[in-house]
Amino acid sequence: MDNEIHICLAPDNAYAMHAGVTVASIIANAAPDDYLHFYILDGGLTRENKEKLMRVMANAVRRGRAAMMEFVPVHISDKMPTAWPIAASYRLKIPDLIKVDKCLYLDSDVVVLRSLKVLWETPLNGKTIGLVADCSDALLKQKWGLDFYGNSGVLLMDLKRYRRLNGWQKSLDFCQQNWEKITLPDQDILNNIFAGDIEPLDRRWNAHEGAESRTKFKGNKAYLQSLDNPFIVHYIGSLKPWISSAPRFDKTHFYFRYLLQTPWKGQVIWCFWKRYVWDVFHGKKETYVLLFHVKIAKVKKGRLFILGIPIKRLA
Ligand SMILES: [Mn+2]
Repeated sequence: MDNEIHICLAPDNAYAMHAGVTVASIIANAAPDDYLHFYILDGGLTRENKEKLMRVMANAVRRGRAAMMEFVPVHISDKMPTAWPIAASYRLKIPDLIKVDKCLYLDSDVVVLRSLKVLWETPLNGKTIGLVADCSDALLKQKWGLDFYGNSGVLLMDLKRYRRLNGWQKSLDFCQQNWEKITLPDQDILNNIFAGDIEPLDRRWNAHEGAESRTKFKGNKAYLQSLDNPFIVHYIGSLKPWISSAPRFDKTHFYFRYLLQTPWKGQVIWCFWKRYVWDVFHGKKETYVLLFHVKIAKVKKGRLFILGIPIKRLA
């Protein structure tokens, strides 16, 4: 079908719930005529996780959106150094696994806030892949001697061209020659093997939200601007929204908003409880603020309600 958007995700079992959030956010913001075709690269997902992901997708159909989901079994050859989370390398293999001409890969730590149509139709101008510049691109460009360094969490791929250029073999070769220097496996590989062959995408399609990035890269204006009106929020770094010690940012609540639209929604209570305990120990009140943002908490006639349950009378 002409309006079909091919979207690939590669969560392992630890990230299945977060992938569910990504899928829920795509569906919630899809345009009426988007036809969403999800490919979940499956390197051993449990039956329960797969069923839950299918149920998120089934919501699209209930909302009158055209969507389908398939699980694509994947086995990565042993040649990739094994110390890396293996699911991270799956994206390098997409052209061999999915038999279409073009594909959009998304990390499972992103939420999508608008229809993917415009991103999908962004011309690659003859390039093999499209990426948004990474917030720490200055350092990484210098390290690798590159003119452009992109973040691989949102990746638009011309699969035909990738196959023709033998991208997978190039990845393996690069890996073998540079494994001591590689710190960001798939990202370092893609940026290097496709140097000069990457189309820079509008930064709003991969606006990085992370614990340190806002302060650490405060000199990077273009990056900070992307956070004013993001199309896709990417929770970079180790302090993800579901980690109880992660500080709350303006974009944290999106994660929980869409988590509530998945079969994992019961986890919201658990996440908030852990956060609340952390807050108490550290004298913070961030969980309350977040509860209001996610609209779990409300004040009505001088009373605080959480999930519709009256908690206390406010002065
Ligand atoms: Mn990521």
